[in-house]
Amino acid sequence: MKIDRVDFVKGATSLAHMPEGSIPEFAFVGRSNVGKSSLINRLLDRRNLARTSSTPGKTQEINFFLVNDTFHLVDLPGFGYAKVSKRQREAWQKLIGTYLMARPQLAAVFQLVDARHDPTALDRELMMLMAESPAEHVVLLTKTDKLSGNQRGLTVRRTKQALADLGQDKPVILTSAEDGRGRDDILAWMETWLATTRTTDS
Ligand SMILES: Nc1nc2c(ncn2[C@@H]2O[C@H](COP(=O)(O)OP(=O)(O)OP(=O)(O)O)[C@@H](O)[C@H]2O)c(=O)[nH]1
Ligand SMILES: [Mg+2]
Repeated sequence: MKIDRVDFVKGATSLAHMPEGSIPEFAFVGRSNVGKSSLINRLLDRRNLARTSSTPGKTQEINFFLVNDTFHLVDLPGFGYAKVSKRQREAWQKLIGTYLMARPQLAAVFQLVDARHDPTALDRELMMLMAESPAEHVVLLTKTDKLSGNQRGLTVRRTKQALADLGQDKPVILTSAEDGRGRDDILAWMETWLATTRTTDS
């Protein structure tokens, strides 16, 4: 898929503020600092569209980007970031949870997991949550530029196993915002979804 056009739509802080209409959404979810915003920039080939930072907790709203006038890419705040207030953290978690379970436009959730570590307890919680969601679920292993070829194979097997432990079999894609690994696979996955699904409100 060629990215012809990208428009920032809005940053929402509640379900009520999210875009109306039936444009399908692909959401990027995962713990804070895992690389969601960086990967979105790489996918869309825009250097600083989604704001990134080495300090966790950078993204504080649910940001909607309209791509090719066809679908929304959605950049979510990170799960489990400890340095904001407990109240703030719980509010985000609740918003993200509601978004994942109750947003009709949500077509697929791309769950980002750091390729360098075993899926954390929070990663596994999200995997469980996604088993209940009507949306599709794809796992993206991030920052694979920091791994050797052997380690990349290992991390895929480990993640497949974590999913299998929960009775799930989902696509697992190796990615890197640094060298672009996985970009074509992710865009092809989205293109296939868009080609085979006409409407989100059926
Ligand atoms: N080496 C490497 N570093 C990465 C990659 N992706 C992200 N990073 C770095 O990881 C840090 C966090 O990246 P972000 O994209 O801001 O992470 P995020 O998941 O959006 O974080 P929050 O918005 O805080 O939830 C930054 O310092 C990035 O430069 C990658 O593929 N490879
Ligand atoms: Mg971010």
